[in-house]
Amino acid sequence: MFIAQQMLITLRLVLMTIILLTGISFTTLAEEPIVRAQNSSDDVTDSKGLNSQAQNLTTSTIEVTIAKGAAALGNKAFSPDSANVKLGQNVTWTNGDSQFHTVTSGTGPDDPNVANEFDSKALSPGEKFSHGFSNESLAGTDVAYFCQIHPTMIGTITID
Ligand SMILES: [Cu+2]
Repeated sequence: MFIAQQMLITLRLVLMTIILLTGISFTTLAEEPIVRAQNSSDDVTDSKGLNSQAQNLTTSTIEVTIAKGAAALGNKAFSPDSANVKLGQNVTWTNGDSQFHTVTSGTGPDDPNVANEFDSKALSPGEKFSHGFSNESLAGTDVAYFCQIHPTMIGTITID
């Protein structure tokens, strides 16, 4: 167990060193941060491309927060409102508001494919919902989602 932990730490150090030594510019990645942490307690707090990229090597979950007062925030109800994931990654939504909300795939209540990809059902304040985007047919697509209780709340997950 100890050896495995040591190896993991060493691996991370080696990866960071390689990234620093090669001096690759990740500024293009920084234009659209893949991971944008909303909680100060989250360990992914750096929006610079370098750290986001390093984090991406070790995490498979993207965090999205339902913002305070989300019902009135429209396309800013989810933070980030547009998140990029790689095929196989999970997205975890946290209800950071004091009201109930859902996270439901589709462009709105009239979408014939509503809830086909995912549907959290009603999330109480503080409750989390996770969904994995592993279906290969999703690669390169945008998955729209909204809140069934407040359909003006809309967000997008872009699958690389
Ligand atoms: Cu809602």
